[in-house]
Amino acid sequence: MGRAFKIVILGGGVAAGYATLEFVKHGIPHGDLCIISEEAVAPYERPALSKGCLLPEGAAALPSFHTCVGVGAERQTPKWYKDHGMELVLSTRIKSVDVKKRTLLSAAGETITYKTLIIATGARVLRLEEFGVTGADADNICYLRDLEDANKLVQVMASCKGGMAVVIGGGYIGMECAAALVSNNIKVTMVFPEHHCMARLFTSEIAAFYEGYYRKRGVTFIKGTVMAAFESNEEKKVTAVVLKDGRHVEADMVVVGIGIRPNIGLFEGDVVTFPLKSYRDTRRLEHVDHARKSAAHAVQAIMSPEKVHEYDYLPFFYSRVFTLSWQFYGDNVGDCIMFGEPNDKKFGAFWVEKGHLVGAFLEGGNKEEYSALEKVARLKPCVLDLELLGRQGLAFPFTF
Ligand code: FAD
Ligand code: NAD
Ligand code: ISD
Repeated sequence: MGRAFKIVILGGGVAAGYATLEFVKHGIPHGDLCIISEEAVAPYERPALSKGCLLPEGAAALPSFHTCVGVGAERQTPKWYKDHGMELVLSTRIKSVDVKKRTLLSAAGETITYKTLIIATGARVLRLEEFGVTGADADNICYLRDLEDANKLVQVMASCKGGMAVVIGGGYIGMECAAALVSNNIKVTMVFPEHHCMARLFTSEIAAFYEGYYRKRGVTFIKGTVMAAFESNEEKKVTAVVLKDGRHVEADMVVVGIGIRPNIGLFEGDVVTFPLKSYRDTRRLEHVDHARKSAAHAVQAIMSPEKVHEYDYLPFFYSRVFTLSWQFYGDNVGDCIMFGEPNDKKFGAFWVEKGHLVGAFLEGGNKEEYSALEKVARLKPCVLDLELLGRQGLAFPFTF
């Protein structure tokens, strides 16, 4: 017979950390809760991996970014869990779940039973091997999802100072890692299949600003193609990336950020997409704010079901690269109206669909401006004159 807990959180990432904090707010008794995580460390703020941890000087290291410091709350170190009577079962992968018997089976053969299970298994990176690329396990190819990946990336960067990196993928990981590589004095070529970076969110006009900024820092963009193969040396290190269009790009290291797959294999059906009330739609959101808020909401539903309201989430995404910083609220559908002055590093965009403003983006804003954006994206005001909206720009959200 293995261990038994009233509540088990499966997964030890961002959602697990914020769920635990909410349980503490609800006064959960000592001994009732355990977190099971494949990772070797207590939950931490994953965004720090591509920002603070990769800085050339004064890099962030644990315990400084354990949850929930991302929202200015307590730093939940292993001692914090101990003091709150919570068990951290680390370096433990759950390989099967029997929902009828409420039992989890670990890869090492231990069973853990629960009364209530919170599934917080997050996602894993898509790997090049899944696309049939050979030689993708070379020592100088890096991914970035967990602390181990970040430590490897830091080591590989240290061995490549003054050298060249190829970044595969033009999404969040690609953009944030490319900026970190440049800051570490490594020359970057980015390769991705779309016509511009951050294609899931940015329009070509927004992307043009960031690509221009990166180019000024020596980054080369190769767009509209994907990699086909690696060239490696006798030490099995990648020396060049061969593209589908035949080009060879020299590389001392490679960073891959080609998206993620949610870890839903243990369960029957999708446990990740959720109803977005304000858009009458169901979505999967791969960002930290939703991980934090949905975790707290799930705990409220468990601990005080009579008080809990429907989850009414406003999508919020952000990034910080070099000295730039942007935030986005809402939905990026419909017409996109730009405002402001990219040359001043302060500009933005509104998305208008069916006569309503539904999304708002701003680079270089301050606290008040970002909160005005959030407010207007939630209100979804009627917009009849798109040109006028463009002229009003940042003044528009402040009229509410
Ligand atoms: P995760 O944080 O991925 O945690 C899942 C946990 O479950 C992990 O500990 C994993 O090991 C564990 N697990 C999975 N399967 C098992 C199993 N079978 N047994 C045991 N344990 C298991 N979002 C933003 O909005 N802004 C940012 O700036 C930002 N930066 C990011 C930077 C990086 C480098 C990365 C990788 C992501 C970033 N994100 C950012 C995204 C954000 O971190 C994620 O959306 C968030 O971490 C999701 O939280 P989660 O708890 O659902 O999953
Ligand atoms: P992403 O979905 O943001 O971007 C994936 C990129 O890889 C896209 O440019 C895509 O076209 C490209 N791509 C896909 N297949 C490819 C292939 N075979 N060859 C070359 N390029 C290919 O995913 P990501 O950048 O890998 O980020 C992983 C996860 O981490 C995402 O969920 C992201 O939201 C999250 N993250 C978020 C932030 C943030 O919010 N600031 C920061 C880092 C990571
Ligand atoms: O939300 C975040 C974010 O973007 C980070 O880098 O949390 C982390 C840090 O603020 C925690 O150290």
